[in-house]
Amino acid sequence: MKTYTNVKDLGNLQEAVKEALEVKKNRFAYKHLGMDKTCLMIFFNSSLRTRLSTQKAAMNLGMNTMVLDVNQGAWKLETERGVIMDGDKPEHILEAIPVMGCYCDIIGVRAFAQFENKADDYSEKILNQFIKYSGKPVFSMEAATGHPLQAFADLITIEEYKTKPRPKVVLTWAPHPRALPQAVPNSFADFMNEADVDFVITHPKGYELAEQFVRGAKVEYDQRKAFEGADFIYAKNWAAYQDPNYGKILSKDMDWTVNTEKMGLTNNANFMHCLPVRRNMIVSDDVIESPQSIVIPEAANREISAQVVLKRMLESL
Ligand code: AN0
Ligand code: CP
Repeated sequence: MKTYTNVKDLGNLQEAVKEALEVKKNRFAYKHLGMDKTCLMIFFNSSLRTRLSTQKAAMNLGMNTMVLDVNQGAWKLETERGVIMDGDKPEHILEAIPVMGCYCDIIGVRAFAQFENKADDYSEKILNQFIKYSGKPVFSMEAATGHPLQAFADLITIEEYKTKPRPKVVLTWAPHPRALPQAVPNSFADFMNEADVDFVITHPKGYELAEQFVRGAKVEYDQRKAFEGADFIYAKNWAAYQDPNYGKILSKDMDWTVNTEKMGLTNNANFMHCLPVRRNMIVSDDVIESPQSIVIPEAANREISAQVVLKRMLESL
């Protein structure tokens, strides 16, 4: 595997889940693969889970890890070509990327959508420059349009907790005080569309996601109707994608918060969220603390999804 940016990079998804469950049973069995290999993780944005789980996965594989927070201690990077660099950014990304590539064997990048220019975000301008100029295999640790390590962990978790061959999985928008990227719901939709699940997306009007991720998925604007008979409720906030509101908050309607009453409409569904989650905005205390909440095992599976991706990259070095 030379890049990991979306579901297609995994090839056969059932095989990938099978490999994940095998890795999970014996996560130190592949330590020889990463000996004397270095994983560099570049963060343009904050992280708790991705930072720790990916380092842990790399260490399970015998790799060395280096983590750089670009905005804390590194030079501020100019990303536009042709700019006269007389401002506050001392280094250009076109030098920084190949330099970073010199010091490692595999690079992970976290670079969220900036909501300044939709075309830049949706062309994955930053991530693709790493792919083009680093000379090394690159994996996304949440880029502008996707968070494939999260969605892969979500799929593994659904596989572990499902009680029927084809569960109903509902992705629901929920309110949040800040404008958040569409990366998590995009990737979740991308994976669910490929998985053997009955997939439904519910959100207020105006929050339609990009067609390339939604594809044929059912969109139900009535959240309560969407929840009926669901086996998994996957909550997430995102800002508007459609023009002219790209990156804007259109609603903070607390009637969309996932609560016990709404979970009562489901088939005793498991509650999922990628975390970090704002309690009593996205989900009530009662629901996230209930036995049906699987947010912690879901987060634990981030180590497994990262390990499968790094293992496949090491195997193709
Ligand atoms: C980020 C997001 O919504 O994309 C990261 C989630 C994994 N969340 C926040 O910025 C709160
Ligand atoms: N779910 C997730 O990616 O969490 P972090 O932003 O803490 O890495």
